[in-house]
Amino acid sequence: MWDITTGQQIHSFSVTSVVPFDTLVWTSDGSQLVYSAGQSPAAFVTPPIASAGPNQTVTDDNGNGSEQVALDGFGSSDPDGTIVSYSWSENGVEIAAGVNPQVNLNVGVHTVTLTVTDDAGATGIDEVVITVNPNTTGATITITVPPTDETILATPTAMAGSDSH
Ligand SMILES: [Ca+2]
Ligand SMILES: [Ca+2]
Repeated sequence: MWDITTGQQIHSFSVTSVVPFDTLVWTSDGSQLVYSAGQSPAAFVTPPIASAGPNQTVTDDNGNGSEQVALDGFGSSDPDGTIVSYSWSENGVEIAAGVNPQVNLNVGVHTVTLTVTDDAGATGIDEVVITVNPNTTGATITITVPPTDETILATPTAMAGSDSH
């Protein structure tokens, strides 16, 4: 096999028999040659199905501007093989790896993309939206009171056992 751009031989192998409609397939990373009897390449490799888990909303409880979130790729699967890597990214930058990593996300809305790769080098992607809300428990609460020259009518609450007459 030769590189089409350089003309350099990049791999050599011998073919002992050729059967019509059989297929020789390179995996996507070029690491191995796979022989598939009577199948097309498309039928031979089924890509994995990524599942980035349900959308999550969390609150920055300690008010430090970010919150730790557990990402959940457990729902991912590969119909004809196994998933060998999980990569989580935001805006094209990887932020975590693994099926169930913990990540620190700043307050705001984050669209996180999960890319899974199977043992044949095929990939599948899915997105999840993680919302980190700011901590509001320490917020200032403003109470507007009536002017002092205004009569405030309060209704007494009847007390058990008391006699008001
Ligand atoms: Ca597969
Ligand atoms: Ca926090």
